[in-house]
Amino acid sequence: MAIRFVTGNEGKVGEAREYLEGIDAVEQVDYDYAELQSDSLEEIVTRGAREAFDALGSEEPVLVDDTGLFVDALGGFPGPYSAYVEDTVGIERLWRLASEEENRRARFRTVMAYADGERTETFEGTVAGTLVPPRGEGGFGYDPIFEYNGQTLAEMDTEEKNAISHRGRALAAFAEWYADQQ
Ligand code: ITT
Ligand code: NA
Repeated sequence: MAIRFVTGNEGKVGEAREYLEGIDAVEQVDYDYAELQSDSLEEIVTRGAREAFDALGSEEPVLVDDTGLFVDALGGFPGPYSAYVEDTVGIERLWRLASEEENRRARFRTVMAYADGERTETFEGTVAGTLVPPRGEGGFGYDPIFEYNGQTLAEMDTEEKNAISHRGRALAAFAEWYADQQ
């Protein structure tokens, strides 16, 4: 049985495939579930996963991922608005805003929801790092400005990023739970 990853973001799918290789196949489904305006990533993904599962027909389970970048000195901005800020302001200008602060600490947080019609479960992962001028060609989104242990996430390959990242940690929690369900 494959898992349907409901997302328009191919970068997320690549990371899930790499992590879940040997556990289950991951199929990308580009269905636009309603992203309610909420400060709670849990609420967004729980509702999104149930909506997608109902809309897509009920053979295979679905996975939904909502992620935010939370900059400490900016009160957690852009947080749940990270996609909007990437599209409008862009990561370079977010970096410039953060560069005016002495404290450049930030964290990524991912919450994933799994729904199979019977159960809806959520899994989360976070990673703390430092914002830096953009470096690296890999990854996606804010990866070039997020440094962890001397490397930006865009300088890591998928396996290296998964080993330390918000999404990798959420996938680890999911994989552990999922193995017990089989
Ligand atoms: P879906 O909602 O269709 O899954 P999205 O790209 O809109 O795709 P999010 O709302 O979760 O996904 O993403 C919020 C923003 O954070 C968006 O700008 C992403 O590019 C970025 N982002 C998500 N995961 C990231 C990661 O691992 N590294 C860097 N940026 C990431
Ligand atoms: Na989104």
